[in-house]
Amino acid sequence: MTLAYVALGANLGSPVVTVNAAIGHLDGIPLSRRLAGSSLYRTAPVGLKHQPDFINAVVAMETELPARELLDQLFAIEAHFGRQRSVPNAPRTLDLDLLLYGDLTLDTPALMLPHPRMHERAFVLAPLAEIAPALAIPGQGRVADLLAACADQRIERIAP
Ligand code: PH2
Ligand code: MG
Ligand code: MG
Repeated sequence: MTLAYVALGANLGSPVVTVNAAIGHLDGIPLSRRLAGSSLYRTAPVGLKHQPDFINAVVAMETELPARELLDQLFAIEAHFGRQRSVPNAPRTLDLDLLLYGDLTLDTPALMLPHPRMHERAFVLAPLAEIAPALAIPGQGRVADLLAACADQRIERIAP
């Protein structure tokens, strides 16, 4: 069993509905079980500024799937919610990012672990801190400490 963390993000359509529904789909991933989920957060877009605010959350799950198979399950859920892949950071109906897969570090075209930008993004760190404040991101440090360095990023907890 491996402890994995998945980030959810959406800013098109009805993002709150989509993120809650997507959490239900995460529960359907084979050989896996959801252990904890954060609140939902409304967050200012990072990267491309002129797009709607995002709804973000993070889920912890234990899984017997290899990382690459877990990622494929996440892609299938994104596709179910109508995800179109255009330019990087474009608005999206649903983005599911594999943040951490145990303490595995991986640098391949298909998958980088830990997620290469998670340590500088309040929209990941705040929900992650809610469910795993003492967690350390390999090579980066503790979630709670990293979050303190992102105080300039607008983020608001909206639902439990
Ligand atoms: N995802 C991005 C780029 N920028 N900004 C916010 N607030 N939330 C996101 O989920 C997000 C983003 C790329 O995946
Ligand atoms: Mg992303
Ligand atoms: Mg993604």
